[in-house]
Amino acid sequence: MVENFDEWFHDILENANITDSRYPIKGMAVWMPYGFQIRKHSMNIIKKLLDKDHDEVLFPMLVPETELAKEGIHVKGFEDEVYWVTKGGQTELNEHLALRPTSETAIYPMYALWIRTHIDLPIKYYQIVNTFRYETKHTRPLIRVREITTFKEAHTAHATREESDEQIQDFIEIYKEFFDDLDIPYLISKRPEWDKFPGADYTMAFDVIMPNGKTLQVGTIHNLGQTFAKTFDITFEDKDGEHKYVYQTCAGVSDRVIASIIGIHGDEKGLRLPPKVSPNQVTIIPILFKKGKEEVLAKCSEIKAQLEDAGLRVNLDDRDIRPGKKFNDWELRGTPLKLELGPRDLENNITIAMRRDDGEKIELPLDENLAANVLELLDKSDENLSKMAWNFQDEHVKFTENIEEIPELVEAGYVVKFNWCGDESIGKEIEEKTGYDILGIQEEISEGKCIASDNDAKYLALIAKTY
Ligand code: PR8
Repeated sequence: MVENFDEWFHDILENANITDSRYPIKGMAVWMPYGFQIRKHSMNIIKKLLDKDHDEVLFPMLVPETELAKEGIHVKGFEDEVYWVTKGGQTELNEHLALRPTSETAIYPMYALWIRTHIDLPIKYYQIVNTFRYETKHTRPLIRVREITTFKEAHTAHATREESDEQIQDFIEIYKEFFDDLDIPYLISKRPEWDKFPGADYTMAFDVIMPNGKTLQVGTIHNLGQTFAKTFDITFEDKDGEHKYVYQTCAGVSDRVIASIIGIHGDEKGLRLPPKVSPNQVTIIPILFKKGKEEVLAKCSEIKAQLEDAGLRVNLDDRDIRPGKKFNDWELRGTPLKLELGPRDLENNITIAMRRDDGEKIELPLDENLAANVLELLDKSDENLSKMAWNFQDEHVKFTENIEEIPELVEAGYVVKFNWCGDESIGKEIEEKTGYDILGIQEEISEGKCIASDNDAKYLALIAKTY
């Protein structure tokens, strides 16, 4: 699977009923029912996390050209990626309208209207919308799409720079919790100057290592400073009566999160879904013979009800096909726990549980503790998926002091850690020499030399082959 990851990924989307990429527009796909549910559950997790401290809003999808064009650096970053609406019916529009590639230029003119005094601050809004980017790099389902269907974007405004920096830390904690719930490990780094979000002071990024060793940026958090505030004239009257520009941040995660769940946990048999996002946390598979069929099915329904009462999502696969086929299907679709029940099990008052994460089979008594036992197995499976994924990441980050070693390490599937002086020209030289991208800096250091110059090292940085 590691060798043919791209092929595996492509096939699993179709076979597990996640998305259908045959929609006749490049970079746009259909969410199929099973995929839609994974999307829904993961969206609910991030919503819940954001709802603690943010309000959800919904802005129009179209942005007037004048607004989009206002912030020079920002528009430059997106100008090649914007889809335009130029006509209404037969009529050429006086003003062209952009399909939002992201919503800064839709939201901030309204912030300028809403924010008056320090009492209005901070403002912390988020929305979950589709955004459009005419990506020129190779498109891939979920990973690089032209319609991002699940763009969770948060936009905040604050009275001081300190508060905006704190907000960046808050977003980091929120995203950590989000990815922890999905059992997804992450590398957090501060992007180099030349790779930050267009218009941002600095960008913090979450990257994951996919099974083929390539990293995927699954979330970004940007401190926008006062750039947009100045462009869109977002000011407030402070306690001292002075009019000041606000400080802003924004953060976003997309459909890529689902790609990371599929890629990082999957194995040669198919998906292995974390219980928190799996459409069915438990799938009950009856083993039916002519004799005793009704009794077995009745017991299965009873188990289903018992587990649902405990708050679980349960599926009873009573399709009229061979049990072996059902096993394969649910293995492919990654249900965390299967419960098998045949006439003999019924006689013995047990069910055979099988964990998808490690394939372990466990006999569970059919008694009042069943739900508690099932919940315990799901917890173990959750923990194990997370542990395996973190181990994989830990094993795939390697430090080197020798720049010549970087290409062979990256080609062997590693993300490489190295000492860097932080100098932009040296950084670009490292990228050019190795052919890979510097993800960013992870921490400040005070010892050692830069990998590519005589300067003292200032940072531990990461370099990788990226999606
Ligand atoms: C912002 N503004 O826009 P960002 N396909 C799938 N996922 C994508 C794609 C794509 N074509 N492009 C980006 N992403 C800020 C923050 C509001 C929210 C994902 O930031 O351009 C990436 O995971 O960095 C990226 O980290 C995230 O969307 C946010 O996009």
